[in-house]
Amino acid sequence: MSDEEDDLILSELPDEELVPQMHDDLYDGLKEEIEEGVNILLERGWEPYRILTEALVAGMTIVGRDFRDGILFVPEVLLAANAMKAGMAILKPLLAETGAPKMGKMVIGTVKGDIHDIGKNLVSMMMEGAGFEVVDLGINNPVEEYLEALEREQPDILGMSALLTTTMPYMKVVIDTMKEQGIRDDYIVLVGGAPLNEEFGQAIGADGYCRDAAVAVDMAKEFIQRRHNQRAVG
Ligand code: B1M
Repeated sequence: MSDEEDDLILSELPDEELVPQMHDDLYDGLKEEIEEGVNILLERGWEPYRILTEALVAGMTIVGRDFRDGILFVPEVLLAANAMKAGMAILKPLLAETGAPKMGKMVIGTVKGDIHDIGKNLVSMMMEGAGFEVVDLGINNPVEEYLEALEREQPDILGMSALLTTTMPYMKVVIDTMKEQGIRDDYIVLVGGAPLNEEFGQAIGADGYCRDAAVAVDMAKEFIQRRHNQRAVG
């Protein structure tokens, strides 16, 4: 780090310089600077969701690109992920604070073999913010874990996340097992994760593929509404 960067006072930067600086700080895994940046933007009246998308998620996209291109390696990406999580931790209660009536319940987890959880955590936060109760099963979930949670929690929605092309087929294992046990149609199944797409979601028999956390919220609301309407008619 140069002397110039050492002297940087984040609170003195205008928004249009602070946000790119936060992208750099995320890239460098500077947890405290990210926390400070998030707090400054909050003090300046930024909406939590805007901070999440423009400062944190956008910064993580740059990290992801350089990870793919072999410029960054696992330890550096872990530091970036830690910094991102620290920023998200500040925003979480604010996103959940909307006071919306409970919309429904979702059980969510990352599939077996996969330890990526940032996207899943983001989806959980946004769903809570939209008034859903969320039970987070964490990472690396075998089918048994999902089934036990469905039985125990009786949610409306099952959410699954996968970030690896090698782990995304496991979502089908879970859905097929649900079918075998005759419980598939008791739940709305939503899936997401960077390597997935609409076609994959349909092919494995999910109800919906969610491109991002905002889409997950919209889709969850839509499916819950549809269920209510069907029950009202039926
Ligand atoms: Co990993 N990793 N990683 N990694 N990692 C990727 C996924 C990769 C694309 C990087 C790359 O090469 N460009 C690549 C996968 C390639 C592939 O499968 N073809 C990869 C690899 C290869 C690996 C390892 C195998 C590396 C190694 O060890 N050699 C290893 C695997 C470990 C394992 O899981 N078994 C590994 C490890 C790691 C770290 C531990 C270092 C770290 C994870 C830390 C953590 O999560 N706690 C990490 C990270 C951070 C990434 C990248 C850089 C960023 C992922 C992320 O957090 N994105 C990622 C590159 C990339 O995706 N561009 C990469 C930000 C997040 C907000 O977005 O997760 O897409 P995302 O979530 C979005 C949507 O997808 C959607 O909404 C979210 C919010 O908008 N969504 C859902 C996600 N889940 C949803 C569930 C829903 C709905 C929507 O349910 C309803």
